[in-house]
Amino acid sequence: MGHHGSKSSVEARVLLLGLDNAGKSTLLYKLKHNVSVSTVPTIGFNVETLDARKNRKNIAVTMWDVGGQGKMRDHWKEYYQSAAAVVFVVDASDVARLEEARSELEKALRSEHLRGCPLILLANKQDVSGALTVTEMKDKFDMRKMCAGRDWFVQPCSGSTGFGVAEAFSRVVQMVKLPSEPGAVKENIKDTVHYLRSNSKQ
Ligand SMILES: Nc1nc2c(ncn2[C@@H]2O[C@H](COP(=O)(O)OP(=O)(O)OP(=O)(O)O)[C@@H](O)[C@H]2O)c(=O)[nH]1
Ligand SMILES: [Mg+2]
Repeated sequence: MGHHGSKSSVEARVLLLGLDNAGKSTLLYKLKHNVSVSTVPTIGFNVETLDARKNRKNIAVTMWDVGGQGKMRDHWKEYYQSAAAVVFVVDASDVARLEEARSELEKALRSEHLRGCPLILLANKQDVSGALTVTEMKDKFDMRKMCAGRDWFVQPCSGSTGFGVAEAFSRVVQMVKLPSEPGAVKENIKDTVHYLRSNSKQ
């Protein structure tokens, strides 16, 4: 589908990470098709390409939605290399799991491969009453400290209603590091899919 294989468009590889049930797959399909799908927990990953404009160029944003269940998190690191941005999705209404989410994010950001990689934190499920606000999330995640040395932004959203989803994507496009920019690397999607598929079949 689409023309994302065309040589003229620049690719930016974006990782969607976060605990299981955070709402990553819901967000991905809302973004891609503007539909609300009923999801099942992701085993392995989903990947979709979204077209965007940046610096007067067409860019193809490949969104890698990786499963967040405990045993899937061991595989996250296989996706880190050449990431142009990380979008970390948090269920902002699940207060009991905020610390678990924070600690998984901290662990991910310690990876050498993600050094300097921009981070967009999504405070998802804002449609649920009691969901933490952006200010509360920044506080709870101690973002200034955790994200020292990288660009970061906290965006409220709801993958269910679509609130904040377009804004989240615009922010991602604004913050991604393109291959022409320092620290960014171009990659071949097909090779990567092949590599990751063969890895996740154990
Ligand atoms: N109320 C509400 N529910 C949501 C929202 N986003 C997702 N959900 C629900 O949360 C559950 C988990 O959503 P998924 O998108 O499958 O979560 P995931 O992060 O992909 O989970 P894994 O694949 O296991 O990592 C589903 O029942 C969704 O319908 C939201 O913004 N608001
Ligand atoms: Mg999923």
